[in-house]
Amino acid sequence: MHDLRTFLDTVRRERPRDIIDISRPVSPKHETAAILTKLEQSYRFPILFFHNVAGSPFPVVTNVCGSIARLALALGCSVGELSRVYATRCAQPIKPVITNTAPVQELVLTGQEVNLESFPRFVYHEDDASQPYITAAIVVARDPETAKSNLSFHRLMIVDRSTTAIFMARGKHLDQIYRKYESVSEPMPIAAFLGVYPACSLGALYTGSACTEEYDIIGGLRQSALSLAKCVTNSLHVPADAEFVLEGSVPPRTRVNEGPFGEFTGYSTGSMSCPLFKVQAVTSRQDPIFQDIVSGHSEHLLLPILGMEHHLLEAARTAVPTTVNVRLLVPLTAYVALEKKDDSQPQRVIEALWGSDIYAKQVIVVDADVDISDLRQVATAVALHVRPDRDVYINRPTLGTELDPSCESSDGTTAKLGIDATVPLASTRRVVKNRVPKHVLDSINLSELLQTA
Ligand SMILES: Cc1cc2nc3c(=O)[nH]c(=O)nc-3n(C[C@H](O)[C@H](O)[C@H](O)COP(=O)(O)O)c2cc1C
Ligand SMILES: [Mn+2]
Repeated sequence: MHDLRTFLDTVRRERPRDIIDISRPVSPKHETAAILTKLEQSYRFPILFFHNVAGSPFPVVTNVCGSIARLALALGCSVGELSRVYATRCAQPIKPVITNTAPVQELVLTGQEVNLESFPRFVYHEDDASQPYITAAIVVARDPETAKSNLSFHRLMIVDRSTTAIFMARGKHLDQIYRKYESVSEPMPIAAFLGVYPACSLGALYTGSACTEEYDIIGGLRQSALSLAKCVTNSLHVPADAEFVLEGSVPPRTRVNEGPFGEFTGYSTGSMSCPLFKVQAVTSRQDPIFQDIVSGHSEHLLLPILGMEHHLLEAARTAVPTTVNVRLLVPLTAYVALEKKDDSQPQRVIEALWGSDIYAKQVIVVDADVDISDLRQVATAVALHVRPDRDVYINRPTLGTELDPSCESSDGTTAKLGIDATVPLASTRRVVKNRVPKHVLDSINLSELLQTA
């Protein structure tokens, strides 16, 4: 079994300090976010299990995927192996299987029985909208042309007992699918599920072709087929062992004011106009656990990294096969290490990454001897090796993200930046990094030296 509960049990067994049970009543308005913030300020990133959230009967877990050690635990590998294991398993997808017995359908509420206002009413930041959000929802939809299913996370702002707003970033797969339904004035059937094993969250964040079904990737990550159940009110499928499912549809051409909402960038950027999600049914376990992700905090930042780094590395290697690695350490920025064979390669990587993802706004390319996990080394390479009149690339306005505070257009249009901070191969000056000769370095026996000194 690979569900949220088995993962919490594994964490209690293997990393007991990684989970904190909080039994006293807490407010969902600012207080849970404040507890998480205080812990993060002291470099602690545990799962928080709130057993008593004011105004809601449901216990809540948050920060399930808030540490890299827990992601490694979930995939059964070491932290150092995570990227390689993610890549290997994504390359071996496993199709899901359909089951008729779904724990997530033990309770079924439809029509008038649906009441999203019984959910915990989470508000995180001071300047966020006062309406509560569901943040850990993974949305499944089916492309009407290809019949492929798609998974992605979407923040859902609760509007009333049976309605939420749904934010779909422009250009991502769900937005593309919604446009197809909207163009023929049809509602888009969706289901949003929450309360899952981390492999499910990581698989939903796989970034790649619309033809790749994320359910197959989740199977690959788990190394076993995911069990799916057919929804009660539509023909979509959801993980049978999730905690909650919201079934319904997004009607065409309805919009509501949504936000402001503090995002992964660390900023909110005003309110937006978002489509509505009309909820027809809520199914759950008998005693469901509500999963939450505090927006803009460690879990939100960490979760998408594996999928995005994997995707950008593939895109960079398609352009230049000797790309060594890609790291994403700050929002909207990709650092790329290149074993450069000719001086045109950095530009080719920059252009490939610009086009590969709306979130790849800045692309900084360095030589392979720069450690791209170390911001100081990257900043030094930019300071020393860049001649701004030659090595800086700016592309024409293109699709980025409206969540970018510098983006002034609600359609996400922005310019993108590329910096080639590699040392020119054909330089007229010989530029060599300081190095003490390795054989001399190896010959020094420090403990012997310190004893005699
Ligand atoms: C916690 C969390 C919340 C997210 N919220 C949204 C959201 O509200 N809207 C959105 O478009 N993407 C959101 N994302 C990002 C998408 O899930 C991500 O871009 C996904 O890979 C897109 O899937 P696709 O490649 O199938 O389009 C969120 C990601 C995380 C981890
Ligand atoms: Mn997709």
